[in-house]
Amino acid sequence: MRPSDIPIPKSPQNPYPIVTDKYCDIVCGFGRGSSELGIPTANVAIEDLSCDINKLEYGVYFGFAHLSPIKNKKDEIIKRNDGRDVIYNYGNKLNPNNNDLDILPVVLSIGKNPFYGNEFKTVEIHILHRFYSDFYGATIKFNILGYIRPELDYTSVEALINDINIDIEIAKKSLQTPEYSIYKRQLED
Ligand code: ADP
Ligand code: RBF
Ligand code: MG
Repeated sequence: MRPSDIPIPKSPQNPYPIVTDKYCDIVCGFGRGSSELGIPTANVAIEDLSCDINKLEYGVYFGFAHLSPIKNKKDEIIKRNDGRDVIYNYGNKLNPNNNDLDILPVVLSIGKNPFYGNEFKTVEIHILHRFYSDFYGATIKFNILGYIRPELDYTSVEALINDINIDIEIAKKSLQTPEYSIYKRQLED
């Protein structure tokens, strides 16, 4: 275990499970997750989140998520904060035959990413699944079933990536157990 790790309980403990009360919009960030870390994160519009999620302390969490496309929306070009363009396809390339629309395990990062010194809080979800296209503008419903560690600063990008990979292993292991996997049900329509 890492010094900051807290043992993961056998089943979710108060205040978990926490579940979003609706499908939240996926928005763009700086685009660093994929390009600099090789670990893309779907950034959730903070204003779509209820206060029980917004009051959680900064750190790393795990749970499940369910994506839903906005079918009547056409592709659109949106500008990132830094002026670069990004195409929003509203999730219309997601493929049910690739299990993209299943209820999938996730790790979440909530905070200001001290390694990058962000000015504002982000809630970012890395889905433990291989997608063949991005899905900006799609919507996501998710639950949070446990806490892994506080948000940390790092001296190198390699150290940050290494810790995220440990988080992913911890999340996978817990979410596979029956005590956690029953909470997939919370996200069924
Ligand atoms: P941004 O800073 O704009 O969020 P990222 O580099 O973090 O950029 O990439 C995030 C985007 O990558 C998501 O919005 C989603 O469309 C796509 N994506 C592809 N695979 C995944 C995945 N496994 N988990 C989360 N997002 C993914
Ligand atoms: N950023 C940090 O600055 N410190 C962290 O401890 C940290 N932990 C993360 C854990 C996970 C599981 C994920 C997916 C991301 C984490 N990040 C952390 C956020 C990372 O900096 C961010 O996803 C990228 O900057 C892209 O937005
Ligand atoms: Mg992201």
